[in-house]
Amino acid sequence: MKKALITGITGQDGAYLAQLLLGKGYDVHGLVRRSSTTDVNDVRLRWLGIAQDVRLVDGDLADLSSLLRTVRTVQPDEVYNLAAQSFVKTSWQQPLLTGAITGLGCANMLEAVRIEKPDAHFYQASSSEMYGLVQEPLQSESTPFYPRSPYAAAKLYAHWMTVNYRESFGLHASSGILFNHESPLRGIEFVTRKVTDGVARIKLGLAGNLRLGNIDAKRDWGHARDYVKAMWLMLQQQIADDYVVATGRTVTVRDMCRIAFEHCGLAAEEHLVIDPALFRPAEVDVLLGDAAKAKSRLGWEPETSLEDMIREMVDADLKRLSASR
Ligand code: NAP
Ligand code: F7E
Repeated sequence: MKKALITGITGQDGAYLAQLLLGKGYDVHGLVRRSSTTDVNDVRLRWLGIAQDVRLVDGDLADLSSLLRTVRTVQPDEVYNLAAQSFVKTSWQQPLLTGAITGLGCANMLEAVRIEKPDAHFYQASSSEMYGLVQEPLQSESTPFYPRSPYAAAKLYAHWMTVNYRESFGLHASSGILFNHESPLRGIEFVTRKVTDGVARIKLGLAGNLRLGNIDAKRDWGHARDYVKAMWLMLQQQIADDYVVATGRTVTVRDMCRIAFEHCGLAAEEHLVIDPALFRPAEVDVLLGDAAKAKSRLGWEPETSLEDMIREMVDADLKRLSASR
């Protein structure tokens, strides 16, 4: 039985990845940081019905000793480093913490693997945010990076450390440059889930409007369930490498909103309020990924359309809100 260690197992991707690996017969271990709300931090694992099937280990990306101990004890065949301060907007308010966890945290994890289990296959959750002020209209593995937030700068450090550990120490370390991916398990602060939750509230009469920032921004949105398959595929290759994972379609926040409102028979323009306080100090205006390498080498392709995903998210939010009334 293969053993996997997932950092960030309580997050959106960690939960879907754990589900995927359990389905493949893995022994799944997840690193979980101490919190005063341990009764709710496995909510995503419970939503997927797998909370009892994974083994949770105490640890924090900022605490190298906890990572060394975890890797020594678990002896994983595969390590997926998904933990991060992952919300871009917060990274301007907490730039040093974002650097410490999203950037240095990855270096800590690479060190733990190099010292305690150097033959483990390692996955780093890199991000399309690293392209920032895009240097090419279609972004691939060879597109130059131009980070536009403390989050993106931290991810870029982590990305290059992963490449360096592969080249310097021969680690089987791969980096997935994933474009935005969403699901009913997405954190409520991210725009898709904020929209689907907001639309569900308006539909149920719990709210009258939805306040957003820059709705002209364009994103290449896919489904997290599809994207965790690409992570797994990268670690099954003989040679470690870096891959863009994206759908190849970009849509404005405005049009994504329309899909959600229309699903509930509502008109977006009657409920949307633009709030300047929600704009960012610097914006990533447009992202559009070229996943040709992932398609040809991994055989990976996205399976869920944006429309189907947004409808699934609205339905999940309607169900959640109706159950809590
Ligand atoms: P998420 O839902 O925000 O989950 C982040 C996870 O990191 C949570 O489990 C969180 O634990 C954990 N974490 C935060 N700080 C930690 C620390 N100091 N020590 C240990 N664990 C810590 O993020 P996601 O959407 O699943 O994304 C997974 C990864 O992919 C992240 O690295 C993200 O930056 C990256 N990424 C995401 C996307 C996307 O569109 N979703 C795209 C590209 C890259 P708590 O539950 O305790 O908060
Ligand atoms: O914003 C605009 C906002 O917060 C998307 C993370 O997973 O993907 C994610 O980062 C766009 C931006 O995601 C609101 O200005 C407008 O242009 O959903 P988001 P993100 O910043 O793209 C990347 C790939 C990651 O790696 C990150 O970890 O939507 N927007 N109005 C808004 N965004 C939010 N959150 N809230 C609004 O009210």
